[in-house]
Amino acid sequence: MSEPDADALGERADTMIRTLGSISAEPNRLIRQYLTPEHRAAADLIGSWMRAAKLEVSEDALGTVRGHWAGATKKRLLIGSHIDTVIDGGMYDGPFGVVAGILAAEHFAAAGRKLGFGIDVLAFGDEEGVRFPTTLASSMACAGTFDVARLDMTGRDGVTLRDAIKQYGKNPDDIPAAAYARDVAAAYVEVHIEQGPVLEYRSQPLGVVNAIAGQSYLNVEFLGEAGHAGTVPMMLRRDALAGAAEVILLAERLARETKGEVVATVGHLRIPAAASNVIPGNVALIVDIRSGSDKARHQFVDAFKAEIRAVAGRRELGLTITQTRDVATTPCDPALQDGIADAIRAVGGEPLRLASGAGHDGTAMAKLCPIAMMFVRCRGGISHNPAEYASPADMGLAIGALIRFIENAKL
Ligand code: HGY
Ligand code: MN
Ligand code: MN
Repeated sequence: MSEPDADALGERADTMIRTLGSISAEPNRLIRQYLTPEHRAAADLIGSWMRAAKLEVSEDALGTVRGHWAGATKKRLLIGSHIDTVIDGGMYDGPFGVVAGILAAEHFAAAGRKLGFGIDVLAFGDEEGVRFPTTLASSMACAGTFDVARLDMTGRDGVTLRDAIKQYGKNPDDIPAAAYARDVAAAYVEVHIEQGPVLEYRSQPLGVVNAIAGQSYLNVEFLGEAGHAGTVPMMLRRDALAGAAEVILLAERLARETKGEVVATVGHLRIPAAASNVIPGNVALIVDIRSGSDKARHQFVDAFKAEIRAVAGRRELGLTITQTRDVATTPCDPALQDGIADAIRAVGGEPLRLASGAGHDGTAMAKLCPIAMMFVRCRGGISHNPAEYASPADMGLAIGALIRFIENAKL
């Protein structure tokens, strides 16, 4: 069988990612949310690439596009990532893992090579969790862990997940059929940009992920008293936004004090009745807390909640804290990690092992089967930003390594 041409694969991946990156809800920034017309258009494009690669294409009830290449047994290697984006995001975060899977599977399908296992390339639609309050719905459905209670959750556009699924042309009753049988799903592999600076700093194009950081999400809502900005004396105010501002700086200070063990971010702030001449009476914010240590993350959350209550007390603000996420750190399978490391060596890299601060569909798939992730260097470690970039050369090396991983995998 022909040796993979990494340069050609990298150029093809670059062209595919740029084409996919042009499918957005807005002309001047990349927004592609779950179960939207943009998701539909992207799914159709990916389905056409999978068919051109001689893969058998299907879609499940939560919109995951699946490209299948049959093997000699019923076992399957699942290779996937997501095609939804954050708001004003980059075009590589997610799509590169799907494109890499398609081009790697094509390498075997085009040669008519039957491996000891089949390959399923999976394009998930809900990893970023931008439209709906929770995330990983589509990979959870594949893993058989989707909680139907989530169907009643309402997205930021006021549409429930159930209605969005129906509007997308799928039937929520078919969700259970999306789950892989455990004796079919042999392993899951995801190729993803690092979204951090380590590989670039160490001058390595590829790396092996040893674990995906755990996450806690807190929805914090302050209830003060709306008032006239010009007439209410400062000492008589119950300013919900001032309370929220204290909490944002508190998150930053407490996380800095952990000296890197925990990171905390407030990227979403909502002021329903925002007006420059009104003292904010109601403010809601979402706190994203991550750590490679579940113990450290839980300790942080407990201490942080106590401090938030103290802020509300001092300012006589009403307070609700709702925890919407508590996702454990997900270890990657040691044997699969070694397989990825051997494949990276085979393409001339030194397989650095590093943790992922970012979340991935692999966290959901780990409930189904052993998982592995391969990281690709991205310029400046920038991600969730239109400046996100991975070079065709590095992407080609990653696809070449993925092909070698598949070639040598014992599943
Ligand atoms: O938030 C994350 O880590 C992922 O990009 N959804
Ligand atoms: Mn991602
Ligand atoms: Mn992301």
